[in-house]
Amino acid sequence: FYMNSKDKQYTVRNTSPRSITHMAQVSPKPLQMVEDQLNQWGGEQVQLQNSTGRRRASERHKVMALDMTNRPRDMRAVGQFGQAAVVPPDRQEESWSRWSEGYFNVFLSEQIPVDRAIPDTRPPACAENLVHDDLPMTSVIFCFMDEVWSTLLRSVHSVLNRSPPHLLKEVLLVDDCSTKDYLKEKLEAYMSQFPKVRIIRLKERHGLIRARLAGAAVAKGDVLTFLDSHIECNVGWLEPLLEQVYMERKRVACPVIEVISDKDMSYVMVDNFQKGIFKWPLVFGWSTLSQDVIKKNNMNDSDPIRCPVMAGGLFSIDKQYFYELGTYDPGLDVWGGENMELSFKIWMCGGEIEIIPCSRVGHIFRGENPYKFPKNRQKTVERNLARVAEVWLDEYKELFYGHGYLHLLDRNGMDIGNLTEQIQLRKKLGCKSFSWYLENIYPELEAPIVKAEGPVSLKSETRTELLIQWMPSFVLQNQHFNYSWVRTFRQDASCVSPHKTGTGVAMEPCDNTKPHLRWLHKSTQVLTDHLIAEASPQQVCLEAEPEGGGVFLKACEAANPFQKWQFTHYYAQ
Ligand code: LR7
Ligand code: MN
Repeated sequence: FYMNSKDKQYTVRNTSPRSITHMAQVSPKPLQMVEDQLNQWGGEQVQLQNSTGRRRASERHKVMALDMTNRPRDMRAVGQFGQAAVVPPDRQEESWSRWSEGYFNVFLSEQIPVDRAIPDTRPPACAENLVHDDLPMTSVIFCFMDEVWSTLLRSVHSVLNRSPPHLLKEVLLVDDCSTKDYLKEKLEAYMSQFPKVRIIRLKERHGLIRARLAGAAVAKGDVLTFLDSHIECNVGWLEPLLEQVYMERKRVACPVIEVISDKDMSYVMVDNFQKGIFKWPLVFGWSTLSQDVIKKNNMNDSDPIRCPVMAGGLFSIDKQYFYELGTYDPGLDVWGGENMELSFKIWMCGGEIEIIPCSRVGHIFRGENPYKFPKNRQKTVERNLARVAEVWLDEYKELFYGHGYLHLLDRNGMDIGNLTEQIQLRKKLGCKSFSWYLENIYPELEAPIVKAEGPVSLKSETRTELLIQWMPSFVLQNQHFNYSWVRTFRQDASCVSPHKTGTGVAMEPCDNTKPHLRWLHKSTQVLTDHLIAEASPQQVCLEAEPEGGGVFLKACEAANPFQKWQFTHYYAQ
């Protein structure tokens, strides 16, 4: 409603993959009905999580699902009960002009009570579950950089109002060197009314990864619960997370992340049965469990869902375990990649990640970051991901680089920093291989280790003559060649290389950082079957002499049958 086509700045991009494909609108209910439901949450005995972990059940008991929202509620308040708020016609200009303060509707957010009620979106079975009466206490850690005042407050209120006091040790607000005056001047005064809230100011901008580490370093709770600074915790959100961590200390528990609309601030329920996954090159996404899987495992909508990776922002982890794992790689800057790093580390080093459907937290998904990156955003994220790939992906890092990051391999001007400590940590922890992870934790991922392989022959050859016959001078072990993701054409550790001078080819030790070892194959429209020496100034292709005389490099010709090659197996284009 406030989209202004004249002004690009306010164009609303829908960046949350969930809000496009996996979102179900909360069914609109008449106000009175919602209020009745809310009245129930206040006093109802809600039982949580009857789990069967390794720890012996001591006493499990019923707990209240807290909702300490001010009563009596202002039924008419804007956005009350998580409903959509509307900008009055005479305030539209104002609301547009404030969009870029947070890249969501900052104007509306300010109108909404900081402790509004939201609909209880938990699956019904959650209310039947039990939790132990000796759950550990958690520190809740928010780190923020120039967060909008009203959303920061609403985040904190939702934690204070919906967490059982005996489980909430403290709320840590880690200010990652914000520039906004209201955050510098008013925050202490406002938060001083809440004894559990502590503010930590970083002297320089570190980014969310090291800001979280600064929070963790001073946290007093036995469990760390990290949250983004523009969220709303739903009723009963905390108990099931702590229950899971308590039952198995190497289990990392994530809430279901619901959507707070950036446009109208409504609280939107998401579909059930979704897990966190990644696609190449390490891009986070959601995937809905198939009906087959749900049936085969006899799953209910309240059962924990094992996730190959976590979204990153919202999770509970045993504090000691977090440190045993070596926390995050502190060499990761500002934003991005740390969710991949921690996820691989957890799974490969003996832990597990689950989404707990009985725990639900809304998050404002935004089209843009409302803060600047000290360096360039793209370069920061790439560098972080390259660190993760180098430490955790083993031979699969070629898939990461091959999906658009080949320039990182050349290392021209890109310093990804020292990785010795991270590599040593992985050794020390005795972590499993990435291929183990793929096989056991994320078998659905398509991850062929090479693009093509097998004996290579001329495409037109009816006699299935093999490349090896044209390369008699090479000491080749066998007839098997690989065409790799980083576009090397290789046999074991030897790569086919164009001679620096002349028209011959030779074998030389593979080195992924050397662009002259790259060949294009199946990636151009016209010369699709050719093997094009990528770094050659003129376009030259591998060509066979008729009658098995040898191979050499020659100017590429689209129709030349002696330049058209095929591998026996292709796995990807
Ligand atoms: O320099 C910074 N310093 C900070 O303190 C940059 C950010 N931050 C804070 C920021 O104020 C916010 O509270 O860090 C938090 C996350 O930043 P956002 O909200 O700008 O990013 P996001 O929601 O797009 O981030 C998702 O991916 C990040 C990758 O590094 C982190 O893992 C975020 O925690 C993560 N958020 C979620 O998982 C919520 C659900 C999103 C999804 C999917
Ligand atoms: Mn966020």
